[in-house]
Amino acid sequence: MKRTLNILLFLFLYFGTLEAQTKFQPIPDGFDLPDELIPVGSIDTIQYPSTTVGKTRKALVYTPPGYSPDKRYPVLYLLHGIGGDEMEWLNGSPRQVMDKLYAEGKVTPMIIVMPNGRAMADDRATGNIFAQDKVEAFARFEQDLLKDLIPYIETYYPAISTRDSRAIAGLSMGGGQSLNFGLGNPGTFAWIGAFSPAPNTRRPEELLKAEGNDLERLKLIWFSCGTQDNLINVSNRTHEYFKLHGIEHSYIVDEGGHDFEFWKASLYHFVQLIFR
Ligand code: FER
Repeated sequence: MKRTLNILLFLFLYFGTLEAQTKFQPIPDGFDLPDELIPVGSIDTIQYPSTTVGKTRKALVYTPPGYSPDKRYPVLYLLHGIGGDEMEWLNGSPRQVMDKLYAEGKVTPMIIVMPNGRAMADDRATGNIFAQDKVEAFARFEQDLLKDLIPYIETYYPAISTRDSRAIAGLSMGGGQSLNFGLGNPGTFAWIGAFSPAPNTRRPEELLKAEGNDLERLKLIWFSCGTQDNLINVSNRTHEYFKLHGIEHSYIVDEGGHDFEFWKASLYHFVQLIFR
């Protein structure tokens, strides 16, 4: 009898946990296709000096339709995966997705910076992309981002330099970076998104250990993973721990794999929630 009760309790807790996960809202057809009838933003390549790496590094910068240096914008830092570089997010049609959302009035005008998250001299995704030095470079990027890239963007772009006007999100390794750096630097970012976060994601109890971490002031912790993604255990363990410890967050689990179809859908939903 005791055993039956335990099993029932386990099932109740287990499915109670699953219930807090939600699916994506439906996405309109053509959300990622070019539309000749709407105003468009642009994507440029920038080069910024990195004291962390000791050389000039590249990043892409999306500026929205109607962009003007006389206005002020919040900034989303959007990070790539283990096989990519600053160009990888172009596979997710960010300009088309954002332009359409602007045309429909569904996003706050924002600058999107797509850096190279592998902070090392040769930051190309060549050779063994899982090599230790390359994986370590994804962790080192925290310093490049905080000390080199953000100051550069906030000097040369009309960016709003407050925590509430900075978001960090990424796919896979970039999702892990977003959780690690976002939760690790609560004074810097208020909005955090992780799409299929990879095993570089710190264990949840470590994620919440940041010095002076003030989760109350965080605006959003949002993560997503596809049901066919082999890395889903990372998202599940994070979700379960956060739920157990009352850390407010959104966790989207839906059909999909470790691919741009899923990441594009994640981007589409995440950007509508930030800078509100
Ligand atoms: C791993 C499996 C996958 C890992 C990283 C990844 C560092 C990253 C995948 C991606 O970015 O797409 O064991 O360890």
